[in-house]
Amino acid sequence: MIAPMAASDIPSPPLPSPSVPVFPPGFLWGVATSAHQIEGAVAAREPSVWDAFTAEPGRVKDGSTAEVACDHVARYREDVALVRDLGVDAYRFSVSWPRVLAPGGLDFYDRLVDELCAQGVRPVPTLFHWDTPLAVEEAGGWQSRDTAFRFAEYAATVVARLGDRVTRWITLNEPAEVTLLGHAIGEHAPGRKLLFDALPVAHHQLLGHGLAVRALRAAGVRDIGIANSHGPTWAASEEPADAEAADFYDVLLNRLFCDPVVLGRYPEGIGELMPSADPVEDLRIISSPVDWYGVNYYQPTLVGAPGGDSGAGTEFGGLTLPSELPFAPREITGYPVTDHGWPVVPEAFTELLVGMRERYGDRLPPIVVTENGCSHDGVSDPERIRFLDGHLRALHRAVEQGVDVRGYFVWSLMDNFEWAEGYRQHYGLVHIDYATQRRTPKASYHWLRDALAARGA
Ligand code: IFM
Repeated sequence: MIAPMAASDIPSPPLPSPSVPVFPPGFLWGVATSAHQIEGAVAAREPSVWDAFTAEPGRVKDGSTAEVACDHVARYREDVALVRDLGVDAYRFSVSWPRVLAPGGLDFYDRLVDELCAQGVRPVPTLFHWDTPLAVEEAGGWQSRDTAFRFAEYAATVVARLGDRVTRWITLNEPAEVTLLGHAIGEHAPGRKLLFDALPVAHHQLLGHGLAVRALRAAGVRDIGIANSHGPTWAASEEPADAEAADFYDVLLNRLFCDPVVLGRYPEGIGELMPSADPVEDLRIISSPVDWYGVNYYQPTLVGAPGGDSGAGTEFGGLTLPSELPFAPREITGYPVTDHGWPVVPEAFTELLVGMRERYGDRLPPIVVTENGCSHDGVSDPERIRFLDGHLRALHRAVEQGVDVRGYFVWSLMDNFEWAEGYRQHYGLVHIDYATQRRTPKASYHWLRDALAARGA
């Protein structure tokens, strides 16, 4: 009798050799981070919703905070050197609105941008990556229309200071997560459980995006995008109830945030739920033309009709979902999973981009992949190498099928504070030892550096 194989006996697939597909000329390679997840230096900025949220017991799984995080404000030169040595063209970071509100807060970004330019790396700032200033939240936050206008004023302040050296700008990062995780189910800051009453949060962020586009244009900027998270939604079966639930989820995650920007209208049934005295004018602002459209892709979602109502929350992908939702995500089996529990499905990346091209046609601006990556622990990280290799090839297949893709940013340059997961997830190409702040490039960093260096060889 042959003994069954232990998991450790199953041979891993060989590591892909360091090479990346050939993308069209001008394709921009980059790595991404966000302010709250790496900066530290909290005393030199105003508090944000995430400071308040992490201070509440039980909100962050390992009880940690981003008070020090990667100590990036003090160590930015070392971090920029890591970006430069990787051989990418660009660095996507976010500007912390609460830091800009503090006296002298913009000085840090001035120094960071100078350093990037000096090292030959193109700065690509995002104006909002989830860290709403607490004072803005206390005045109503994204539930209030006024926040959209305050955001545009802040955008104008930042571009006035950095616009002489920064030419490419991103308005918002993942308004879907701020709406759904932050305001609908309360798993992220500010921790509200408004369910469908969270929809105004989406509208006000999108309005803020459109107003910020106008503020940036008024300052002469010609290279603007938004970073939205998208993924294909798969119905759990062909049963009408599952198909309907999957369709609903697709509207919430994908179309609610893309249709208004690209088409200037909300998906059917959504517009009338949005708070606005003048919806036509709001949508005109929201659809102010962007120069490219940022896609953050991580995984597809398998969705079915909700099961029996036990009253208990369902655990899914690290989140606790309320049982009242009209859809139920299901586990995707048959694929590797990351430490975050997310399935690794490169072909769904092609499906997503080709699907967007089919849905929006010529109205779809050129795509920039503003985030893609995975959580795996360890400095030896063959899983991340396979993930990057597989997703870059999947991206190339989308290009071959006619999708206009202009850039790709890996999430993330370095391990960092992964929101409600704390420091339990490791998305970086660079390992951070949080006790010493020592940076160690992982095997995946070396792989990507060698692959980029081999282009055209
Ligand atoms: O770390 C986050 C990032 O802030 C936004 N996009 C998804 C990443 C991984 O969860």
